[in-house]
Amino acid sequence: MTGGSENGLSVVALAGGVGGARLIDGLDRVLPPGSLTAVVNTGDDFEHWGLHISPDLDTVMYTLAGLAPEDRGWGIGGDTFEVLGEARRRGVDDWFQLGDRDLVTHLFRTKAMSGGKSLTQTTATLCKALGVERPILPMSDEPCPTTILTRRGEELAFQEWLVKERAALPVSNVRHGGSGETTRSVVDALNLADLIVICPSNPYVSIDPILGLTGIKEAVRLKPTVAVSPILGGKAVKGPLAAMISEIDGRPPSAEAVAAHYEDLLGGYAVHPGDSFEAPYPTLETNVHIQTIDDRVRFAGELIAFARKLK
Ligand code: FO1
Repeated sequence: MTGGSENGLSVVALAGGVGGARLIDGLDRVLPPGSLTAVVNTGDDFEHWGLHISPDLDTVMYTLAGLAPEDRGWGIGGDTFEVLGEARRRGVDDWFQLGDRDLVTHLFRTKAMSGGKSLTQTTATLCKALGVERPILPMSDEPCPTTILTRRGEELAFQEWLVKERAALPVSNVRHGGSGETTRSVVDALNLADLIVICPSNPYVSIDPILGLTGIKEAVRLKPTVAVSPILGGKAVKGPLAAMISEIDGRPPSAEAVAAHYEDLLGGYAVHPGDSFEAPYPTLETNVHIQTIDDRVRFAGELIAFARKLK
């Protein structure tokens, strides 16, 4: 594989929640400045307390800023919840834990966007204020709400299903709403990429929203693409993915099931030890559990070395 910039690679990472943010952090630490762009899911975005909340953009931003708690992965580590406590006392809906420092992000984003700034512009300003240099690109500047169709026939906004209902309602399908329009910045980043990394995020609700946008799959197919399995030994590190694989695809959760979901997009795949299978492309079998910073750096280095060997 050729390097785009003279000494390195131009890498675009597609990501959603916590798992994706951790790999982006690892790639951010091993790749030279200017060689990594994150394209992040906004299907989780929703309005809450009159604020525009972008959970996945914030999780990636806080992780790169070194603010996200290493265990939980989202929000700001050490944040307080005085506002939430007051909301609870007054009977305001308190199911979504917004920390006091985290609220500044939502207040600023809501103000900037109501003043006509795009989500892309607003995210860049928020990142700059937190010292995050790497570009974090929302997958779209248009609303693209992901909704969950439950077995009982209800349709819930993603965060309501995931957080308010604790992902307890069996899923029959996932719907990706909106115009399907991505942004010029995302298209440019994909066109310039030497390598595309599909991060260990939930394929249904974090990666599919990105791949489903107009022109994205076609652009990805033109470039060497590697994915990282979010399923380790049949289990998800975090979140509802294992159950979703059996409920939606009707098969046992496995690294292979995730690879099958990505069909012909993959040119390489990283799986946890013991999870390899007969694949039509090279497989990297290594510890893909990357909770700690050291693991993120170690794994990102292995992944880039693996990707460089792909033809
Ligand atoms: N996840 C939860 O399980 N409970 C919460 O109360 C919660 C609040 C929250 C606030 C800000 C934020 O950026 C993320 C938050 N998350 C919460 C995580 C979020 O719902 C998921 O991590 C992603 O949407 C998964 O892709």
